[in-house]
Amino acid sequence: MDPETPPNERDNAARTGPNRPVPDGGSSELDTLVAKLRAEAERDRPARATPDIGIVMGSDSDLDTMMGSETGRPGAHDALTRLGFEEQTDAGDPPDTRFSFETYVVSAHRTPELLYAYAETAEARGLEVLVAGAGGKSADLPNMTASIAYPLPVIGVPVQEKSVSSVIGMPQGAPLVAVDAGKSFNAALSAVQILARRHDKLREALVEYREELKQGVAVTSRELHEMGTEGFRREHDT
Ligand code: RP5
Repeated sequence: MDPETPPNERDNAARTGPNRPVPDGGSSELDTLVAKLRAEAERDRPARATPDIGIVMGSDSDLDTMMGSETGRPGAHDALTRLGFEEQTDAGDPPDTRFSFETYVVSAHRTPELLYAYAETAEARGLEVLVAGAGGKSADLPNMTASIAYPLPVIGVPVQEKSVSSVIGMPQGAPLVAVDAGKSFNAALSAVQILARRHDKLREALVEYREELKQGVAVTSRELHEMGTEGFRREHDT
């Protein structure tokens, strides 16, 4: 940013989410995004060229909770890359790995047309399972995504504790599975579990991950025992 830029414009440029300034001609951004999803649904790409898991969140303020951050809890991005997935950022340029995921911000209330376009096209665009997260007390993205994308399975992530009941409260006949507040890592694991029923490589990756988890607990247990509480704290800075 040019240091000559007035302070209020500097703030605007740094702002994310719904209050981010719209660039010139930006009113068509939404239409373009919707049209791109709909056009992609018409293409007949092979399975290995399309993302397997779709991740949507209500706002980029959900990003750390949904995908994980270096300082906070790991999230879906950590789980999926750990299991050999890569993030696909261009429908026409898939990553080399067999399994991939895509990520979008879709606000159920601010951009209902994008919610419809995303959920209506998900299956035709090759997605096998969706992970949808939103925060606040009206966290409608996961449940509306599940309703529109049906019969595609959707795993809901309440981004905050106060979002839990609005995510899981679905009426009979309109299913949604959900994890506890903030547990996007587990949501991603569950998504891979669904895919693993048809893909042995993913089953193996899940089993290997669990084995590493077990060994990790055993190492921690031995170290705590052998170092004692104070030594363990010193060693691990906890
Ligand atoms: C929800 O409202 C979003 O999922 C987010 O958790 C919350 C606040 O959104 P922003 O105002 O930060 O965009 O819809």
